[in-house]
Amino acid sequence: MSVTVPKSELKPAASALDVRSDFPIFDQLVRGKSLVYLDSGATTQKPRPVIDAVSRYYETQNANIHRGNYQLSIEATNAYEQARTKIAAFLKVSDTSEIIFTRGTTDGINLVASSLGRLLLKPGDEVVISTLEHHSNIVPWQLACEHYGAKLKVIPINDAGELLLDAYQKLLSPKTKIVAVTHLSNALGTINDIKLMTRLAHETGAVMVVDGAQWIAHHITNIPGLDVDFYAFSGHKLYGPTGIGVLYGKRAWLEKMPPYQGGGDMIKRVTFEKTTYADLPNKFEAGTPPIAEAIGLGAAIDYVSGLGLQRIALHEETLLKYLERRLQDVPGLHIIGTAVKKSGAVSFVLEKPDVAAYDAGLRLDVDGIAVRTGHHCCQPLMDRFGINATIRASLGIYNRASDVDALVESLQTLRSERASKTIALPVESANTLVFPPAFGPSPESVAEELLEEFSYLDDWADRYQYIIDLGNKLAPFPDSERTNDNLVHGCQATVYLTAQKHPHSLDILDFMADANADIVRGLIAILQRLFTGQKSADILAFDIDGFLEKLGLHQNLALTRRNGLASMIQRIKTLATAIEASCVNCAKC
Ligand code: 7TS
Repeated sequence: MSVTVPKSELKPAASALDVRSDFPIFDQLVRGKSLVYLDSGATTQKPRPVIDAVSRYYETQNANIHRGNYQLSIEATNAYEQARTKIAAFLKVSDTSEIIFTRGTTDGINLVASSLGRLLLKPGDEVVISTLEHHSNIVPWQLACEHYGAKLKVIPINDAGELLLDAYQKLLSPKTKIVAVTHLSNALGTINDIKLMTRLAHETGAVMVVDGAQWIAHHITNIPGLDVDFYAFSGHKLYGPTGIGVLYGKRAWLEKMPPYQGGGDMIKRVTFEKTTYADLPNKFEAGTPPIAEAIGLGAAIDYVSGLGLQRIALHEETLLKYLERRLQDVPGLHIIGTAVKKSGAVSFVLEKPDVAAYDAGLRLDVDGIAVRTGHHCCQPLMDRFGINATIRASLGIYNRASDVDALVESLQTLRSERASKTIALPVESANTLVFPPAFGPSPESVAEELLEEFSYLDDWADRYQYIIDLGNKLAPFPDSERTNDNLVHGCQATVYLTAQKHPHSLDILDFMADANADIVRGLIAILQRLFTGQKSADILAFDIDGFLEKLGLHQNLALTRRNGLASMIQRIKTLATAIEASCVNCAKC
């Protein structure tokens, strides 16, 4: 006999952490609702002590460091160096000069790839990375390999998103000079066994570089225990400011490595003939560093240390389990990444019927829920799973069971909206190409009508729904037109656009398009209303940017989606330009 446990009993017990009131961002409403922030993997929110530390610095201590021999500069220098000491203690590193301030994880990895690459790599050498890597732990190594004629080798994963350690061992050889792996996958939440991987790398004489961007805020980081050679992370994912990061490097390597950048503060003596470099860590900190940000990161470390990393880990582990369990309540939801050891994030897709990740993200946003959708800067990982994108919910110390409930409820609503749409609309397929007629005498007149329709819709939620509804009414797009030539690139969704010169008036452009994401179909519907059946000269003269601004699209669509929209507009304008050119030449009409 199966026993149904009421949902409420599955909820994590009253959380050991109750820190929400420390974060001013939660004092406001977002889209009229209280913010459900599930995107800490992208960046964390900032607690009051961090915000205050940054303001206090600017209000009372602001001066450049390491150079002025006056009170303020000495104070600023001390505060900056104190932050370094705090970071060293946080990582259990005893030598503070092994702590280099950077702009973030990306900057730290680029420093190592460039400088260590210069020291170590030669043709035929190999650098080993993994399938789980973020682009910032792929591209810098590709650049280094290209430059020095080295080869990039990739550790494969299993279907659960775990690294295949046997395959890793087989990849390691005397040719392996560097291994660069993430501690915790941003896209799937997989935890890697860095201690073991480091031991194996060292046994073959390779240097171990670890991307700690995601791990750092969730667990204790014991650098000597891991024995890694380099460890990079970003302040902004650890409740600190943006623009600051840390690179830990073993002194022995840092001393041998050439500087990454040249400039002030990293030198001992400069002559036109020769420059000698400053001691560690200054050798790797050219120019004025992000001083306020470093001090803010010091405050963030005080804050999380005050809470206790062990308590944080426990709180998030409980919540992650609850999240994974509750997601089972959403029909057609499929979790991508089911590693035994996971932390911080859950990625999933919605199937049968499919909902594009971007559409889901926009729909959740309408309910005040912030998640990340897309490839998470892990395109090779998405390729491994044969998908373009996932929806990712990632956790921070301020999240609670009610955030998980809100996410699940919103996903369920989205699901039922989809189900009713699927039932209501007959499955349409078109065999013949029928271009819709013009929607008005000119793009301006159609634009006026559209703006009037939108003026009745008060907020983004209503406008968003209206755009989706417009997309639902698009004329069926024939399969025969889904060709490579008709693909519009750069849209994050698959978009096809086909066009013709109007049969009776050769200076007129007819077009139709289709996409596999609802919001993009909505945007296509708007472009179609404006432009199809219109004179090419009128299309080219129309101020589309001004119109989209008035419609509120620029403010509410993500940059990637706006770029996608721009790609479609560009395609339409290119077609209109071609018609213009042929019309000038033929002069028939
Ligand atoms: N490495 C990993 C594992 C990451 O998750 C990120 C950022 C980076 C490197 C780059 O960090 P940055 O601070 O230098 O930009 N990850 C994400 C993410 O998952 N969503 O937005 C940014």
